[in-house]
Amino acid sequence: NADVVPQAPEDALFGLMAAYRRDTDPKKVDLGIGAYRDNNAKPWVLPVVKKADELLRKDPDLNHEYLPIAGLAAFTSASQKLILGDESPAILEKRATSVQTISGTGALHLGALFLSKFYHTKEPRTVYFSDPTWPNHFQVFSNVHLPYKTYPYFKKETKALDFDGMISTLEGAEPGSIIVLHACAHNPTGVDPTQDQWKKIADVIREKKHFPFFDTAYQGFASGDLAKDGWAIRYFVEQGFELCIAQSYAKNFGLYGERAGCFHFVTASAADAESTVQRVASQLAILQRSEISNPPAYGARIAATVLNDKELFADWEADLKTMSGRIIDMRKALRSKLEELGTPGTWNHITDQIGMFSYTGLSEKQVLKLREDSHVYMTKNGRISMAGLNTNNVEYFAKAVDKAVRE
Ligand code: PLP
Ligand code: TYF
Repeated sequence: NADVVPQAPEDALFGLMAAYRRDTDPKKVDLGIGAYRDNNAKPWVLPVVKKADELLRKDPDLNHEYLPIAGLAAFTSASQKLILGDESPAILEKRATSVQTISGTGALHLGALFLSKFYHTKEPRTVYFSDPTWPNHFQVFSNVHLPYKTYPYFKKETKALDFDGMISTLEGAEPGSIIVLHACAHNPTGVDPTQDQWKKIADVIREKKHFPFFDTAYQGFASGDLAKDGWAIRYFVEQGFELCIAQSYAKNFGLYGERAGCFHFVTASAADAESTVQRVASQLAILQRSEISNPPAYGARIAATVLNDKELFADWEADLKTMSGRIIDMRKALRSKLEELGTPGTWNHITDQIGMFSYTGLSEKQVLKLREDSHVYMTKNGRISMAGLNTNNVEYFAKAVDKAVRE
């Protein structure tokens, strides 16, 4: 009887969006969800996505049949190349297998489900997330009954990476743990390890025989350069790790609602690597079948059209530069306005941090004050989505922060 079902809490971010929508003040500012907005605070359809859409609609052979269980091959193979690199030995040696998923969340789920079934000893392995991380990580992995812990990631005093804390926790973790790593543009902090730090992280993961699970939802958003943003994953593959990757096209194609994503499993170089990957692929197909039968076609067709065409690919890179460039401009503008106002504290972290988010260091109390007094909506942890700022509201926001900090 359903009266035993308890009320679940509202998703904090979607609750915040609803509160923003209810607010009737014309000055209101939405810095909540990590979705790109243009300089008029409007969602932006990438010009290259419009082009691909027009091409697809003109195609007389386009139909609405099911995709194969593993998804659109033109999409999954282009996705492998995008994240691993065109010439990746893992691709050439057929050591990677990929399944089209319900965006990044679906890829995380499929990977978590696969690991919960096939990667355990007597006890299930423990999953480690960065502290803080994208809150949905906890739900996705605990839904498949994997126990989780966290590793330190962000140091409040420096508003930068807690590298020593991270390393010592990974060193102390039970060998064989699953380590979830944000490939670039860490959500929510905007802080990524340097290449040297990634190398040390890889050393510890190898030494402790941990299993790396990369989450890549912002390729192209961190540096504006796709290869650079894929560097950590490519380095781990080069180092011979067996690993998996959850790849999302929500942000970098602006295909939030289309749910285009991909799960990749890469095995190490070995005589039987190809057969290992085939067995893994066969199991992933069964899991996919029982969960969603077949993935959705439209977003994958758009992405595949762009990824497989040189000219459209170049257009896409330009669109990525438009988005990442505007975000960088807003970082500079916000920092300089705060410094001009003499707002107490240091603000260099606004421009040091990268990607879609800035972890401002504002306290929960200040965040709530900003909402009440200034109609500014941001998450309680002090995170702002940089794309919510624009030339019309950045000064207003800086003044609101200044006021909240001084109180
Ligand atoms: N991982 C991280 C760190 C994210 O921030 C997001 C959300 O934007 C995702 C994964 C997955 O998002 P989606 O399911 O919309 O692709
Ligand atoms: O952190 C964000 O804002 C994005 C978007 O359940 C998001 O990652 C947030 C929450 C959620 C799904 C997507």
